Amino acid sequence: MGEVPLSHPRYNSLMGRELLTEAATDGLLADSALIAHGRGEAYDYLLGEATCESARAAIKQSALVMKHAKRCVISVNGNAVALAAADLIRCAAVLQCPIEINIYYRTPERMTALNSRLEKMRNEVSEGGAPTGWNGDWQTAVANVTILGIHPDSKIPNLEGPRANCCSDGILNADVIFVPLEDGDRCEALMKMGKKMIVVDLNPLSRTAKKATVTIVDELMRMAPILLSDLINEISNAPPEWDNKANLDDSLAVMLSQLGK
Ligand code: PTJ
Repeated sequence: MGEVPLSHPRYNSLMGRELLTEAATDGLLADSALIAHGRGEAYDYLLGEATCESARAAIKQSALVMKHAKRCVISVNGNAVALAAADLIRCAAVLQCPIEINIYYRTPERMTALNSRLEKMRNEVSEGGAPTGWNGDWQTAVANVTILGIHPDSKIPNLEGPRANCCSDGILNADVIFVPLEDGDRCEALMKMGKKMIVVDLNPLSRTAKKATVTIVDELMRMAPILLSDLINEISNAPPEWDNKANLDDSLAVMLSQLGK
């Protein structure tokens, strides 16, 4: 990773690729993970590889919804762990909520590898010190973050196959679920259960993006530190009304404006 100079104009993009190729070697990823990432990169190019105003608003709304939740859970797949494990663990520590590994292409080997990676990252996050603005005992806050998923005890109703497996202390009984890179079917099944779904998806046209309660059209590595900062700094007021369709339209308009240049 040291090979990419910080001054490189596409440093973040290259870092993302490097993190994913390393994670693939370590057995964390689905076979199609790099294809999914490539699709994301194409949309990100149209965003100018920057967090646009509509994404910024969606991140703030998400922080308010998550802070206001009775039981929030952060659901992660292979790509999310590879790209943003540390910041997602920090978010969970601030919220005092669990992280659940919930993958589309479920194998025991991947579940074990992802669980070990998250446990290792939790130690690193604990030792790395508290994020800016946080007051309190950081090590205890991080130690309280439980990592679920490896021993599922429940199923998401109306969903076929191993991706329906989940935990009753996590996804099953959560009222708010934060899911980067979710698949459309599962998002729909969880919405039918009455859950608020917050998704991160660079594709504003995806089924997931259209179904979710709040869609953040931004790159996961770039948005995660902003979400963390909002979780720490935003006052826990009830979230205002949210028009997800209007926000998606705004993100799409940013992309379309790039095409005209
Ligand atoms: O780890 P698993 O088994 O759960 O599998 C994970 C993948 C990502 C392979 C699986 O969920 C999948 O195939 O996803 P899709 O259906 O290709 O959807 C991925 C979506 O995420 C696409 O719409 C991409 O535009 C978007 N995306 C990809 N990379 C990023 C992203 N959005 C935000 N940040 C990214 N880095």
